Amino acid sequence: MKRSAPPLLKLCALVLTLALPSLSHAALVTFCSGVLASSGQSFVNYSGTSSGLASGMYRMTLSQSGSFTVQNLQGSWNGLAIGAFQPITGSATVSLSGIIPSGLPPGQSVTVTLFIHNTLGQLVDQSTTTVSVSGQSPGWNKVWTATSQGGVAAYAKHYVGDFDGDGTEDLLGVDTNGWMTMFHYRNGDWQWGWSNNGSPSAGGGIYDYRNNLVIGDFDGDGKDEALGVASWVTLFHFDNGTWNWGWSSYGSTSDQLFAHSNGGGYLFSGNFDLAAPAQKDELVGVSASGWITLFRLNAAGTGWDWLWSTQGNTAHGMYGYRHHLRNGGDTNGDGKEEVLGLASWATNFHYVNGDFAWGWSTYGANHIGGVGYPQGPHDALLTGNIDFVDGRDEWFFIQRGPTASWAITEDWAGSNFGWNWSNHNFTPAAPFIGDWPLANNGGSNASYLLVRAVAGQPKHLVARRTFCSHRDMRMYVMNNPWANY
Ligand SMILES: [Ca+2]
Ligand SMILES: [Ca+2]
Ligand SMILES: [Ca+2]
Ligand SMILES: [Ca+2]
Repeated sequence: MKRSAPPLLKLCALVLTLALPSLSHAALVTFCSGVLASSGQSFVNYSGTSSGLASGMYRMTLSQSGSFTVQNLQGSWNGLAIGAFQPITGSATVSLSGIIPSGLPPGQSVTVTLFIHNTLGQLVDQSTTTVSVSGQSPGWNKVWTATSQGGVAAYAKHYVGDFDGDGTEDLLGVDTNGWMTMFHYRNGDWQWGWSNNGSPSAGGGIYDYRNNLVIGDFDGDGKDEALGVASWVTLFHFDNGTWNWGWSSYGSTSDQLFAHSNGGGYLFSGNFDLAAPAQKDELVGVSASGWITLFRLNAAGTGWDWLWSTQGNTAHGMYGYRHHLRNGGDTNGDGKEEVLGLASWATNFHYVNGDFAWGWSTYGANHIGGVGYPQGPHDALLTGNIDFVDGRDEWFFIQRGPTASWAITEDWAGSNFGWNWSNHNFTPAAPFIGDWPLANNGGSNASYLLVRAVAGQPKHLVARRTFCSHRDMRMYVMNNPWANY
């Protein structure tokens, strides 16, 4: 049961809150995004609002601190310049303007603090926003920007696969409001394909499995399927323009895919073995009880064959990684993907001679080819072939969060991983991939995907970030066909 303080204590806490200069409640002024503008440019940020203030007379003031000083920094409240008392009732618009001095390197940032005082001189709110210098890192071309908040950018989650088998990968967008829509990159835009049009029962009810779809070409027909993992485990094939049921556990708790995915276990896909048909993806199941098992859809598509399992053996090299296993891509170019374990050590496992064998490992080193390991808890590691010069998958490390500033690509170099492209290998280093800012600048939930959006081209990078007023989603591709990324 939740405890609540007696009324007298609550009153004391309120008085203390009003009297103290540092406030513990959520800030009453919010900017939907920070400022990102070029050095030497003036800016206006109209994205602020204040709400939650009791009606009355208030005065707002500004201060700034950071690696440079914003010139002519001014704010306004409902269009009136701040600094004097004015009546505020209900929510109010807050804007910020100024000039970023010329000659600054990209990525430099200033924190602007807004203070609200009442007529007694008491501080009633303190909030912050950022002003940052925009920039661009060489090596990447932006090929697409979401121009509508109603298309692919609106969807909270995107699964990648070539569901229709045309050789290019599609995005299956999933939203929280019942919508699920497939998008195809055609004529330079992500265009609508199949959609459930907000009906959760359309497409065989695939929406019910939206939180955990494992994508792979499990039957080897050249099209990717979506394996929906919930209390039922069901394989969906995209045929004749919609999703259709294939194999399903039909809720059986003795089903082995269910047993491996239930209660904290998980499934992931990849082409870990090249037995005919060679393009067929396998499925690794990691059960909550510590079994690690390799499955393959049988030839009839009616069930899953066991290829291999630890059968709970805690001495197997993979066991210590069981909470952190994933597809590591085909970094050595042998046509098979590896299983990558990301625990206190990072280790690759290759499926050879009917077992997952230990391959490369950090052996406890604190970096992978110069990238600090372990990564930050929210940082991304993408795998995919993003250049023209080798037929192998790269590892693409991307920092995430409010102060993210690094992005690095790496190749397997025979005995270890080595870095190729990095945004820090230029002067001045810009915390960007192309013009995509790595830092959140007032947004959140940056997400990154590699997608083969165009046949015959390297994988493209799809980047997306959420702001309270909109989503920023763009796509980039490397721009030097002769460079090794
Ligand atoms: Ca496709
Ligand atoms: Ca298939
Ligand atoms: Ca295979
Ligand atoms: Ca490469």
